[in-house]
Amino acid sequence: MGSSSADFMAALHIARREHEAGDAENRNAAAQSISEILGQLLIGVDHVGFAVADLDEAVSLWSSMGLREVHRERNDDQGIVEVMMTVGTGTTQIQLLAATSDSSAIASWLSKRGPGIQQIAYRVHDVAAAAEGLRMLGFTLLYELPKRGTHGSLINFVHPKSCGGVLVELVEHISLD
Ligand code: V0V
Repeated sequence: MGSSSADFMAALHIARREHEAGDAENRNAAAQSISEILGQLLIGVDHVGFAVADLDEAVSLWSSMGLREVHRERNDDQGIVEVMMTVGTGTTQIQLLAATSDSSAIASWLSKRGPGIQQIAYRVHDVAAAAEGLRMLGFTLLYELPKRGTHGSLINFVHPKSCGGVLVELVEHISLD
């Protein structure tokens, strides 16, 4: 990536000043600039998260389709235990998410909707900058500051109510960038 996080933050703040100060036409142009910066921050789809009731059963199901388990981790902050599975030789993964406590977002999802797709995760160069840009455009971010995700990544989420009914996770892989 050519630009640093500081460059992105600076560009976002210039666009925000223009957005706040401008008339309707300038506000539209500033919003367009923010979207372009967000486009540069996006790397691709990191994973799609599936809520599952039984982790081993789900691993067995997806393994039978040829997916391969590559990582298993417990995250008590999120109230989950997860398995990452690779799809073919590509870099996109699916993430199987089982609840470890009744207060977990996955337990709530399972009780209301049952097993299924719970989230899509976009890999970004800088999660704080991406979250800031999205806030400027009116999206609701779940966390003020990023939290710890899989493999020590930094994560935040866009609330599905502000995002067309889709829970979007932002992931920054510290070691892969
Ligand atoms: C809830 N809703 C969803 C949704 N969860 N819509 C789409 N996708 C989802 N995943 C809708 C739900 O149908 C309701 O709509 C409304 O939002 C409020 O639902 P709720 O059941 O009351 O849910 P809340 O408000 O208790 O919780 C929703 C949020 C929660 C998004 C705030 O799920 C959350 O905190 N998620 C982020 C954390 C997370 O998902 N952790 C597990 C993965 P109606 O009925 O009002 O229309 S951890 C992870 O991915 C890691 C570690 C990683 O990748 O590294």
